[in-house]
Amino acid sequence: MSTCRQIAARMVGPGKGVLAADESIATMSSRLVGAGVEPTAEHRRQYRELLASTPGLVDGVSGIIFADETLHQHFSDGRPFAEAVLALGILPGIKVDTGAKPFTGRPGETITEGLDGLAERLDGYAELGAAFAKWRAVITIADRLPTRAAIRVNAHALARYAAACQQAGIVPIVEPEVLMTGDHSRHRCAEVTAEVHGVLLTELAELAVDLAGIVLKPNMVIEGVDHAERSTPEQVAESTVDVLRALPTDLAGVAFLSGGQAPERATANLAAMQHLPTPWPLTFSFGRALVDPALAAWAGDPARVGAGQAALAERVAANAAAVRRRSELQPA
Ligand code: 5MM
Repeated sequence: MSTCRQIAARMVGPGKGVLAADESIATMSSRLVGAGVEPTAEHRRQYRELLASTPGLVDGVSGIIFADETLHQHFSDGRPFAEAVLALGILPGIKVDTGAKPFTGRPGETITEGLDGLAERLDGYAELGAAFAKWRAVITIADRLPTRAAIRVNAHALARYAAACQQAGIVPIVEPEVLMTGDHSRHRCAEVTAEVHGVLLTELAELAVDLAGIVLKPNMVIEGVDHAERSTPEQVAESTVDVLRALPTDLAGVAFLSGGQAPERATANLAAMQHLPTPWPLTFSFGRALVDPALAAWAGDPARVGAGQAALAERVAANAAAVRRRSELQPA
């Protein structure tokens, strides 16, 4: 089995998921400001060390996605982040896209950039210890959106990124995110998500990406935040798995983003999916749904590091318990 296949299988192994702590400097800074913390590099470092050094994190987390800044920073004891988390039994990952930028001529849509020099950057990240990478494409639902063009260019970039990662021996997390922004229905989200996955699969096949050596990080199929009705966990689970059934069986696994759902709702939806048979594991790669309570509990106070870690540990335990149930419900 190739290294990528082994690492991907470990990332989605029983009872484990991935922690997304890869906010760009701009996003992380605005979240720190929101929590009343001065947005300095040192505070971003302290916050990421708080997350990564949470006692028992390895029991529910197989890997942590970091941003470039963090991978060049060190724990308080002087060890680089990648070395410190590897010593805890957790795989370090790296976000390698450079962000979703306005798509010229397509108002309201974006293209995720970062392909220039990617092969060289991946080699550098591998030297720093990264075992996997992440690239996020963003698709917006609105009146007349998304356009087929936005879906195609973003899927093409995701496939080029995935091929480059596997060439470098790094597992690509492939994240095509259909945003929850808007008043669209769950049914509309299903249509768009299915179309995005279809185009993405074509692009991945075109570039001979080995699906057993990637982790797909999709959105759940859910209504927009401004939609009049709110889906139940069972409805979200059924709609999501219905869309995912089009994916080939050789995919290593699916690790969902949370997309702005409240932490408890994301967990309930993930738990409901475990009752539905699929050929691949369904786990979490949440950002906000794991870390928001921790950031609020810490709020930059050195005396509240333990409170922040307890808040993260609680969310990780709830999600890990949800995905661990799959092995009871669907024995291999
Ligand atoms: C943690 O946020 C990630 C980075 O976002 P920016 O580049 O915009 O700062 C983001 O890619 C994240 O990994 C995914 O969107 C999933 O996070 P959520 O919060 O939706 O689970």
